[in-house]
Amino acid sequence: ATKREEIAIAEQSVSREAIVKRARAGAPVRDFVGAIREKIAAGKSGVIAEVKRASPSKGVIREDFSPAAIADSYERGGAACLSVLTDSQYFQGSADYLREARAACRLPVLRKDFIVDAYQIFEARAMDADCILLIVAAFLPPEGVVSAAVAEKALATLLELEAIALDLGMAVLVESHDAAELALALKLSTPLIGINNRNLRTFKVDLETTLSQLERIPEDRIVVCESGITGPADVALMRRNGVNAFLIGETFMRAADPGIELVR
Ligand code: IGP
Repeated sequence: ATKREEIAIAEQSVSREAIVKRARAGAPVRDFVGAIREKIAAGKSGVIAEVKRASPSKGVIREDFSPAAIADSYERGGAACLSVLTDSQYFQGSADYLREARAACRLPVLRKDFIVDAYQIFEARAMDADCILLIVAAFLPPEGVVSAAVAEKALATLLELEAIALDLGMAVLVESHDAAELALALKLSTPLIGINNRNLRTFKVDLETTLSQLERIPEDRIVVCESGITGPADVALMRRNGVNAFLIGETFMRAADPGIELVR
């Protein structure tokens, strides 16, 4: 089954019309970008704190896994937003985890999944998600030089998907890993420019990835430093370089009380 079919099956195979209807009837959208801007304006880090049970590279990273308790802990610790893995295949996530986490707090929530189709965006809103992730690499061939035609096609799809999310009132986090992907990401209108420090093919993490892209990103965008942040020293390094937003998962998930890590 394709990813889209799998999701349809997981969601009881609802039709396109039905999922659009559910999306339109979702809980009122929480302002994801606003929540990050507010923290930054107050001189703090805008942290998107992730709810993640397992990952493909590490396996199960948290045994005692209660999305509601984790969300509550993150909110009390001062997170700006949540990110909840809903992919079941690689991350042992689920739509129910997102709903549970969101219901337990007042924070805006990112649906963290591999979105390649409009259907999944309606589905995200039907789960009450406030933001989606668009990974530029998912629209490019896995290896080699990207021709202008291929890049153009990828961009057209990205813009189409972004427009659907924005029309539903949701925010978009667009993720890149290198200069070619970033060039496409910057053509979207979303302010949230994620730089993933983890190479999704090799799983290798290097914080230099974010730093090396900074000079290409205009001041009016919000750089979100994603993956591999192990503690306050990494955050401090980024903030010295003008990066104030972070997506952090594993380091929090390994702490007994995940939200405590936010105030360290
Ligand atoms: C969090 P970490 O290293 O703090 O657990 O990383 C987040 O960046 C990571 O889960 C992630 C991700 C992704 C997962 C970023 N982009 C795309 C799956 C797909």
